[in-house]
Amino acid sequence: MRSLINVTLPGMGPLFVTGALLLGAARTEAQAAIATIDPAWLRADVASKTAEFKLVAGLTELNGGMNFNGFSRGALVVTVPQGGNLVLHFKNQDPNLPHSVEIIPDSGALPSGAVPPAFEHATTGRLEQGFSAGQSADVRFVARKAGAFLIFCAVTGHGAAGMWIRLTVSATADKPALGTAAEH
Ligand SMILES: [Cu+2]
Repeated sequence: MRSLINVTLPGMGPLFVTGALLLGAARTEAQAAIATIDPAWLRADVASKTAEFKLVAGLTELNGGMNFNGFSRGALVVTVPQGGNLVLHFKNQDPNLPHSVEIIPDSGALPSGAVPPAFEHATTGRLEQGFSAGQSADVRFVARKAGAFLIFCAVTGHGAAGMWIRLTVSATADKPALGTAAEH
């Protein structure tokens, strides 16, 4: 049996919408609700031109745990002013998989593993081996060049499977910010 719901729009006769369509809409809303930005992830100190970002690998079960802060495929965007310091407080909270982090250029193609970082020191190290559940590492570097970059997990296959979010180094932004973008 198909459930039909009677919807009346102004100036039109009644429309009939199938239950399947309504379920689809509800599912999309539920997915969008899972990944939300917590403003406490980002701290900015204007005097020292330093942004600190709490970067959690495997925060949720999204993408088999291959996510940062519950986002994958570029859906979370960290923006920092050019020339500022960026500190990533990385922690792996995924009980199943090791993860690592490096900043790489947004060149269109996703590497299958570790590549040289886009900024000096912009890596946790142990890139291919990764850090296991509960382990953490701090990454500190200067965002010298403006442009589009990826915060990328370099454990083999993870980045290509979607474990990356975006870093925008902006020549015009005066303070760091978090935002969302369409998945890539
Ligand atoms: Cu990973």
